[in-house]
Amino acid sequence: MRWKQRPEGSNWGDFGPDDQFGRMNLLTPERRLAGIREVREGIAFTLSLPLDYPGPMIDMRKPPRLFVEQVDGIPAYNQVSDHCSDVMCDDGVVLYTQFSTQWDALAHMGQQFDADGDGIAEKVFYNGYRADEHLLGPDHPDGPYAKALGIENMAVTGVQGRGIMLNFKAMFGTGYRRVGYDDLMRTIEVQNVDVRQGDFLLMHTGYDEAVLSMNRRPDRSKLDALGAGLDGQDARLLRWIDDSGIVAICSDNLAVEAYDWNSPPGAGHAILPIHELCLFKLGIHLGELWQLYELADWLLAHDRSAFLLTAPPLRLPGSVGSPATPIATV
Ligand code: UVW
Repeated sequence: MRWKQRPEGSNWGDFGPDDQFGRMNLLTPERRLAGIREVREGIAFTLSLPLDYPGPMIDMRKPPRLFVEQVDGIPAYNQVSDHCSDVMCDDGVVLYTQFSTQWDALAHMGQQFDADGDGIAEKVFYNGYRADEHLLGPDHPDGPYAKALGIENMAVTGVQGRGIMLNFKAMFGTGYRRVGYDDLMRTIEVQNVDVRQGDFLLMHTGYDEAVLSMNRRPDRSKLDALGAGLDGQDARLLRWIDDSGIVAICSDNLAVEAYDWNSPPGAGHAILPIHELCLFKLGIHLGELWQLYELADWLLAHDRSAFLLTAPPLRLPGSVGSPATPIATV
């Protein structure tokens, strides 16, 4: 056993002692069929930004860079050979997994927590997996590599099911707002959203349209003044996320939650409490920087909120996140 005590409010061990799928375990054939039953028109929406958006926003996350290998000094691009008519191109890419539309793997964020009960906090992740032992850093001979909780675990679950949209832009406009339990309940009621166990919860805030309008030159001070984010300080909201049985939360904004790097809640507390609850305690994946406005507008215009979501990450072993090109079908 990797842990003697589990964090308060966590589900560690409930899906098995070695579980690495978290809430994706709830995606049963019945729940996938519930998603498929939401398809009535056959219209599909792409929920990814172009992967070179939003542009530089976070120092450690850079735009994709394409390159071409040379074989015997000849670039493998627009290449012809003497004895055939074909023209061939190959390329490679340096792709930062969390630059654009993305999934956070359960390895993306852990906490300092005393899981072995010796009175000293260690760096630990969902279900007790450990920094250095399972999450190998760049100094390790085999690192960087997530030996546990990497994004490939999510990929093999299929990542397809019933999606529901909460349109916070329609409810509250596009200004910055911390959405707590009361706002959430009001949105669910006004927009007549039927939340079921096993659902993917998507949140439209209008951040995606602002990002697109900035044409890969994001103005961070303008963006920080925009968009709704979940209020991780609201205990009733945290309880609802647990009780609802949702399998993932996805948003058009940067972090799903409202956060303020300049005023941390105090030593020993998570600065991103929704990340703490979802990734660390409950095994709920987070999707960020999704392009949601076309789907959200269509659903609003047709008095609907549910759809089929198909959103696999890359099956990229050992990675702590992945770009995604999710598809909603209505
Ligand atoms: C933030 O950018 C704050 O969130 P994440 O690390 O999940 O992308």
